[in-house]
Amino acid sequence: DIKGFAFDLDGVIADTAKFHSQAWHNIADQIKVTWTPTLAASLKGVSRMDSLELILESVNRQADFSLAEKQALAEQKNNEYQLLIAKLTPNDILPGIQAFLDELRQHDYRLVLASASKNAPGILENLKVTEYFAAIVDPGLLKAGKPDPEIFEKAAQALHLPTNHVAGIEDSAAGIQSINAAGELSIGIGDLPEAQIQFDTTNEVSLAGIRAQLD
Ligand code: G16
Ligand code: MG
Repeated sequence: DIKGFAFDLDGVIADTAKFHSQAWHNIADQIKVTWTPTLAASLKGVSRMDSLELILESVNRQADFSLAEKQALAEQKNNEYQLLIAKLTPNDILPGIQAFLDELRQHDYRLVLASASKNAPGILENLKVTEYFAAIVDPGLLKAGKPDPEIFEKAAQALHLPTNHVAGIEDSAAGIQSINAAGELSIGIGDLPEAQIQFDTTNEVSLAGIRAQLD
């Protein structure tokens, strides 16, 4: 049975995607890449440098920038992103998630954060939910990002649990693939047919809702 929960951050705990998008949109304008909703959606759950590669690939311009230029663009994006997330407060926690965190704590489940974001520790602090988490996987130490299972395997290790005793909760297809490949119970928020447990929005997530789908 499930003893621990591995949480994605962006799209599950807070809607930071709008800030990532705003910061990348400005970079795209600056380098004259057309910003589209499809491009924005493709960056969900993807690491910072891989996001920049996807933006350049969308117009076949990966070769137009040196590594140093790419690093400078990624740093500029991150500086703007950090100004935006500095304003986050507990009011920015997605609906239903504070109650779910409280419910999990009440029932002694162990929690770990499995986010691709290097800014995750600061975001949890601003949302005032750091204390709920026994561990945060360091995305800087990963060989491969989502959909590779590594991040959710490391999450289970951080809780000292075998992966089949962990449930992963995600809003991206790449994240659900990562959870499934790690052998954990996958809980999807949104239209994610590959998830074993499915909820339309964060507001519906609860232990009773999970149990109802397991029976
Ligand atoms: C998040 C976002 C991605 C972002 C990535 C890296 O992942 O979904 O859009 O590019 O983190 O963020 P940073 O530039 O802060 O390191 P997740 O896994 O929380 O959904
Ligand atoms: Mg996410």
